Amino acid sequence: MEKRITFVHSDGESFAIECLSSILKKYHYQVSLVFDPRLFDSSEVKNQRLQNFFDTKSLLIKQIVKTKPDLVAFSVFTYNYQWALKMARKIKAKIDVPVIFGGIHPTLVPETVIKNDCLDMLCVGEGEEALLELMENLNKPRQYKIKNLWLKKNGKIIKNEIRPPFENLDSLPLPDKEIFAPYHPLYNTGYDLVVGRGCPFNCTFCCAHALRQVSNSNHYLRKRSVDNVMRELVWAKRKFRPIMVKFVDDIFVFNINWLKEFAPKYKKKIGIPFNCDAHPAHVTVEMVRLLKKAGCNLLIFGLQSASEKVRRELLGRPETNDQIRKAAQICKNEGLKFTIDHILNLPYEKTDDLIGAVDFYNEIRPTIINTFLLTYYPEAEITMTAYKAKLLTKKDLQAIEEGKSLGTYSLSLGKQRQGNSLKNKQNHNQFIFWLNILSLLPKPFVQSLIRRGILRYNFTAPVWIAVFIKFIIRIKIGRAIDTIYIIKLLAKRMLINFKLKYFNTHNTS
Ligand code: B12
Repeated sequence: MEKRITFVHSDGESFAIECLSSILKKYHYQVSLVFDPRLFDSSEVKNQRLQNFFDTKSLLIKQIVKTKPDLVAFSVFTYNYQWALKMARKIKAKIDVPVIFGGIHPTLVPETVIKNDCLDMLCVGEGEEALLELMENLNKPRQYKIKNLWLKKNGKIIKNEIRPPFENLDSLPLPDKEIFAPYHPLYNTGYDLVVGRGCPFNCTFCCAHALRQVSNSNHYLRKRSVDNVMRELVWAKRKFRPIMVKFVDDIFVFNINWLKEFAPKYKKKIGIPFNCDAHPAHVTVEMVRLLKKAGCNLLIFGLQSASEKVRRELLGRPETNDQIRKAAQICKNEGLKFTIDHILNLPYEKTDDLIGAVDFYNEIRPTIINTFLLTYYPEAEITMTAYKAKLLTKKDLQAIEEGKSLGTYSLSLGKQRQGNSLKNKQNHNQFIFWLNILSLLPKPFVQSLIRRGILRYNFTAPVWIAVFIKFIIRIKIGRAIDTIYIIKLLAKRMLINFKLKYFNTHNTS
């Protein structure tokens, strides 16, 4: 009888669970997934009444019990950590089963995470080899000596050493995309994947450099071979017939030789329009031509600020505005649409910085500007900068480590909710509006808004205007389907939960 592992996850698809599931299945372990869509319980859409109406937590616990697991596993980010703890406590109250947490959050703050009584062990860093060894040795003395794992034994915590990052990503089986298919049933609208692991940059708002430190290796940045990526996409194309592919790596375009091999193969074997990101300082005519030839229809630049000084001194991003202008110009000349990601509510941000941002983006005219409010994550350098500047207190740092206060919440547009810890009272609601609508307004009109000081007027656009603008922009870039995708996904998940709650229909994969 093979051992059984049950993953419990919320919100959306998890690449980590897909990778772990496929390797476990390869070694004939029985893998189940129990999924909580947490309807109306996200930072974007929160409504207590609807949340209660669709809440199925106690039924999900029953499902977990039904899978008769030998191990229950969670893949934990900071933003689902509190949810994972709640579920783990409920599971522990029902059955005596070991519970393991792995993923970004336990990797970054293992000391905080391991203190919780509801978990027996956690995984620091990559999980494939550690989880296989654990499944093989569950309940044997050997389980206490597995690299990457922290385990509790007679009230003591055993902290095993970390193994080097997995070098040859090609030797791993392809991710088990099907495990999420019932809950993420729209792969045909957009198929997301990563072609590598790690990031070479040191952006202070990101955890990538902290993860690199944990891995203690110079070989942290790894890419799958082009042929390996093609193998997944050929399979996905046949299976789901996606009309769009999204490469969601930290950084997709890094090695030009990889891209030279990728472009013709992707065009020939896949030929589906795709999105990816690139670093503006590394954009060249050759790169953009290759991307365009392959079928890229949107290139994403994570600029985060339009001020060189802010980027250099606060965000750890040394690229200059001239490099960004050049990257934008190349995209325009080659006919490739590009978007900008911009973070608001940075420490020390001033109204003039935001007016400067509208001015700069009006000059380079991206197709879309996606706005985010800064979220403070554990072990991200900017969190310590804000603490040293007394924008965050010690109590706030603790809350951040516990995933309780994430500073601000990204709403993209419209209503803004602030975590109680924020001391920076800058009002950016009107800038969220102007940045989002900018690409729909003529350049001279925006210039005159800036000249007349109109941008300084505080206001908050109602949420329906926000949604409407996003929809119009999506039509403009030929992606109206994205809005339909979100509505379909929500409707499908509501139906799954409704059926589960009121007709007790089974819900595991
Ligand atoms: C791809 C990606 C996405 C994808 C999909 C993520 C997903 N759900 O799987 C998309 C684009 C949707 C996305 C969205 C967001 N993301 Co993101 N994303 C990433 C990225 C670039 C790669 C993650 C990944 O899939 N890697 C490949 C997998 C295989 O590796 P892995 O996750 O590290 O998993 C390995 C180990 O951690 C371990 N492991 C993981 N789970 C488990 C479980 C067990 C039991 C075990 C034993 C081991 C184990 O084993 C795995 C295999 O070796 C990371 C950056 C990074 N370097 O990690 C950010 C990152 C995870 N994202 C982040 C954030 C903040 C977000 C957003 C909130 C951004 C936003 N403002 O909207 C949203 C949230 C969406 C949501 N609600 O799910 C943060 C998380 C920070 C934190 N402390 O939680 C990261 C770290 C980037 C950063 N800013 O620092 N993201």
